[in-house]
Amino acid sequence: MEKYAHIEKEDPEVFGAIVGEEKRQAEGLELIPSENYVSSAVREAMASGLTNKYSEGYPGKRYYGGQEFTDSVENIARDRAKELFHAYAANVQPLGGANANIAAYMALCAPGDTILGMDLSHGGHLTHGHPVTYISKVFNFVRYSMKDVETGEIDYDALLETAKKERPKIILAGFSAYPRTLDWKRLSDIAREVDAYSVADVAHIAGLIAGGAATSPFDYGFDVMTTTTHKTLRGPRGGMILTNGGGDAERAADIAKKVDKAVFPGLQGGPHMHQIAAKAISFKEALQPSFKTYAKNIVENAAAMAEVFKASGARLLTGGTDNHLILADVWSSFGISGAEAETLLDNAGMTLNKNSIANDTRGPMDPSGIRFGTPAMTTRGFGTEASKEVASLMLNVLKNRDEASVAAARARVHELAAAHPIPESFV
Ligand code: DSN
Repeated sequence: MEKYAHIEKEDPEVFGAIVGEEKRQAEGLELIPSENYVSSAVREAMASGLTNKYSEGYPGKRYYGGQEFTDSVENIARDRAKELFHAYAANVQPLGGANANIAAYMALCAPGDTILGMDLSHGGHLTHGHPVTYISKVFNFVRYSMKDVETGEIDYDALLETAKKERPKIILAGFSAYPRTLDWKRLSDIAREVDAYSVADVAHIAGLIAGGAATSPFDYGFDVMTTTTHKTLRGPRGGMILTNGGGDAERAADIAKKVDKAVFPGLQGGPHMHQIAAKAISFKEALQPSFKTYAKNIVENAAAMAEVFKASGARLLTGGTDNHLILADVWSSFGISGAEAETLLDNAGMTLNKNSIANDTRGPMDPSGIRFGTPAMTTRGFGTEASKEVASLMLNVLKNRDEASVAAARARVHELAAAHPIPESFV
C-alpha cells in the first residue's frame, strides 16, 4: 500500500502538507541543531495503537485497567534509559523538554524558591527562567552568564559567590545555544557547597552523552538530568527526567520519588504511550555500537564547519565548538541580521535558525546571530569534507547575497542532498 494512503483518501489537504514537508526535508539540508531524522521503527511506534490508551500513573500502579502492554512498554523504556545514561531512575513520561524542566523544578523546589540558571542570551533556554515564561513567576530565577564570550568561559568563581548569596534550591546547568563543554564537576561541587540540587538540562547533547562523544554530568556528581528525546538522541518528540542523586542511592531514591509525583499527578495527565514505545526503540538504537560512531561524527562534522567559518574571518561565539552546534555573529561578520541570513539560506535549501547572541544589540525576532549544527546531516551520512563544502556554500550566500549565488548554492545543495539521501531505514 502507498505510504499515507489513508490520509490521502480521507484528508487530501493534510496529506499535501505532510508530503510537502517530507519532500522539503529530503531535498534540502536540515541544519537546525535540535532537529534530526528518526528511524522507521520509531515512526511506526508513534503511529501505533498505543496512542488509543490512557495510562495515568506508573507501571503496576495505574488508574485505569488494561495496562499489561503499556506497563511492559514503559518498563522497557525506563530500563533502557537507565542503562544508556547510567541512571538510578528514569521518568519517561514528560511530553517534552519544557515539561521535564518544569517537573524537575516542581519536584525539588517550593513556589518562591530560587533557581540559579544560565542566561538565555548566553546559551540557556526559555524554560531556565526567562521572564516571558509563566514558570518565572512561580520560582525566583537568578542567572549566570559567560565571563568571556570569545572563549565561552563561565565565571565559576562568580557563580559560587552568587550561589552563596542567593542560596538557590537548584543549580541549573545546560543550554540550547552554547557550543562548549560545561565544567560539570565544578557545577556539582558548587551545588554541594550551597546545599542545592544539581540539575543538568542535556536536551541538546543527550545523544552525544549516550554515544560517548560528550561527558555526562552523572560522572561528575549531578543529581538530575532533564532532556528531550529527539535532537541528538534521535528519538521521538518527547522528554525524560533521569535521576542519579550524585551517585548516592538513598538520595537518588528520594529525588526519583519526588520527580514521579511532580510529573504525574503534579503536572501532566495521561502519558503518551505511543511516544514512550518510540522512546524505548530509540534508546535501543542508541545502545548499539554504531551510535557511538554517529555521535563522534556529529562532533567532527561540526568542528569541520566551524573551521571553515573561522578561516573566512567570520566571528563565532565562543570561538568555535566542542559539540554539535555553532553560533555565528552574522551581523558583525557580514553586515546582515540573523533573520536575513535565515531567509537567504532557507532560499538556498539550508535550514537553520536566527539566534540571539550574548550582549546582542538587536532584538530576538531579528537578532545578530544564526545557530546551526550537524545532527541531521550526520544521520544522512555527511562526513567532514561534505560538511566543509556546506559551510563554504553558506559563506558564499552570506557574503554575496545575490540571486545568482543563492541559485548556485541551492543547485549544489540539491546535489549534495541527493548524494546523501535520508537512509532507507529512516523514511
Ligand atoms: N527548540 C529547541 C531548540 O531548538 O533548541 C529547544 O527548545
